[in-house]
Amino acid sequence: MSLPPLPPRDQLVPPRLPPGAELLAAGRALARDWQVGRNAFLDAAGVACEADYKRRAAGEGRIMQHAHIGFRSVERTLGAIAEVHGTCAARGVTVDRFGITLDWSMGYPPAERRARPRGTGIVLEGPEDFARITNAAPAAAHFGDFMMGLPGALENVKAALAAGATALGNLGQYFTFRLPDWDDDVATTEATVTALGLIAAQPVEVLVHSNLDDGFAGLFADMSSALGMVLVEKYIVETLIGARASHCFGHHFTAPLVRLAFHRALASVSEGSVGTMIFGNTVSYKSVPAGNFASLASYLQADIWALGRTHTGHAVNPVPVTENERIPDTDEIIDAQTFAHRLAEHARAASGLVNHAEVDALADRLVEGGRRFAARTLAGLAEIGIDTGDAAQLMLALRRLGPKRMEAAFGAGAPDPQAWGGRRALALAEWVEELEHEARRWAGAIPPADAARLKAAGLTAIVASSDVHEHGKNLVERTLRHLGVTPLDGGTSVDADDLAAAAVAAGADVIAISTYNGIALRYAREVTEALARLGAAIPVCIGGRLNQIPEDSNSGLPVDVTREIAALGVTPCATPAALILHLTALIEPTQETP
Ligand code: B12
Repeated sequence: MSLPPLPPRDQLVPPRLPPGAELLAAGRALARDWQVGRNAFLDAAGVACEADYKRRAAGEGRIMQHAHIGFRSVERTLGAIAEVHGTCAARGVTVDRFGITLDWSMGYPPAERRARPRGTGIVLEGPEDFARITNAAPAAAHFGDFMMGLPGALENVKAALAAGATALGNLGQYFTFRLPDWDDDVATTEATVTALGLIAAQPVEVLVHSNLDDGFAGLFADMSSALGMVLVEKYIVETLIGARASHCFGHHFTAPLVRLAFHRALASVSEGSVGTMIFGNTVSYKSVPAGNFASLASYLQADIWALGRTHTGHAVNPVPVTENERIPDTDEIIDAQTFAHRLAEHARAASGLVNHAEVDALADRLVEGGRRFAARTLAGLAEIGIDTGDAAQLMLALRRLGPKRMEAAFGAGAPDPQAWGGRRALALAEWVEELEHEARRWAGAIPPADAARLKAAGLTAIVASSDVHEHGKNLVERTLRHLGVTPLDGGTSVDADDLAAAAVAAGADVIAISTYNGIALRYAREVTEALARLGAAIPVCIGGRLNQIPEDSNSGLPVDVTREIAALGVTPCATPAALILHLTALIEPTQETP
């Protein structure tokens, strides 16, 4: 089979990228000064690292629990860790580990952090702040988001190691995340590979965590490509770098069959590895808390069954049921942890009822497709001159290729131009099915006369996202396509001024933005200001999570900014219907639409 053409080598790996071996050696040299320290968790558990603790719990068949803390203030985070751990312990519930959501400004090199815009997470000033977190309770601290995979990786990793954290990530983010106004992906690669060298040289096992859904897995249309990415990342981290990879999945995996099968497939390709956590299926939270409890039960039960069958060391992650509304509060985290503990007691009794034949058949398909994807990826990149034995070259080439081009070139399924990924999926990702269904529903909801006028008008809309969240953008693009409006790709994590310039250059009729990171008002303002500077008056529509953390906020929680956005002259869109309405208003009205 002939593969679609790949970009020339120098586009993927610029000559100024230093050799991976040099970066790894620099990282290893730093291990003389930066080594894993002790903390409350390691002392209380009497272990050298979290991997040892996990192996012990897995041997006992115990289901471990992971809680995610997403507050902005250090004091509030410390208080929440202690309260969640203490209250749960008093109820007989063990919270084994805490995930800390660092702020995206922590992704920049330290000297630049203060001047950069803040997001919704916590800012830690140095090793002492990290140590306050790792000593807040006798539970493992997991630093994943905005640690590794970004230009500030090395400083963050040094501080976390010194504080005794032994599960560090998030390699998945290296492949997808882009910080605002940061275009130097060579510097990002240098920092990440050096940090990985430092981790590999530690005297105790440090897990290199990768949340697949944060990386390409959330964007591959075929789930077997996601498993293939596990193999590619394991090759990078374990074979080329000599550290230990630890994979996490879950956000986008809803059906219990799919969760069970993906876990089974992951276990079969991860022999000897210990997992960090199985992430909550946050995309299934679409209801009020009472309804979301059903989604929580559905995915947790599957994870408990999966771990009961093959304990991979992963903890389960009961996501609080308010997560789709806002960043959850402490009592909601405690409720979710208590719920998970009780469910583990119930679920074990029911595990014998599961049809493992169906699970194993899907798992086999994922493994087979994943192996094909990984082998094709490495062979295809070698063919265009990438040194796949050089971690830095391989990582940067993958990052620059991106999930769509990777899947089209190396996916396991047969080529099919009609399919989402350009190939027939071995196991179609659930989010693709759902988005396609939603897009048809929104497009089908407009009156036929309006639909016909819209189609005839030949409008173009430039569609972009302000951050890594891409599904809203995908949904809008697909909906527009069904309506005969041409969607132009304005990019993901695109800077506001670049988007405005692209919209003007393309002569777009409308700009459609999807935003999620608690920066909606700032971003909308920046786009309108950039348009004004360019003397353009293109209408702007914005949807997603229309909230922002006020500068003077005590709670650190974002507040709704819909009205302020409207006051800028930008159209806030709760759903695609508002954008469609806007587009129909742009074309000549008829009697059907007064
Ligand atoms: C999937 C998801 C992710 C995935 C994204 C995968 C991907 N590549 O797209 C991953 C795992 C990567 C992720 C990462 C993060 N996430 Co997230 N994520 C979600 C989640 C679960 C779903 C969002 C989504 O895609 N929905 C699917 C879309 C299609 O549906 P919808 O959102 O309901 O959109 C509707 C409308 O809004 C509208 N719409 C959307 N956009 C647009 C645009 C236009 C023009 C129009 C007309 C309409 C429209 O269309 C839909 C149908 O009506 C939400 C929680 C939730 N359940 O909503 C959190 C959430 C959005 N994430 C959040 C956060 C904080 C993050 C992180 C910063 C966390 C972290 N520290 O790592 C990172 C981002 C890192 C970064 N670099 O920016 C927060 C945002 C907080 C806030 N602003 O209040 C949320 C709300 C979770 C929470 N409660 O904390 N996330």
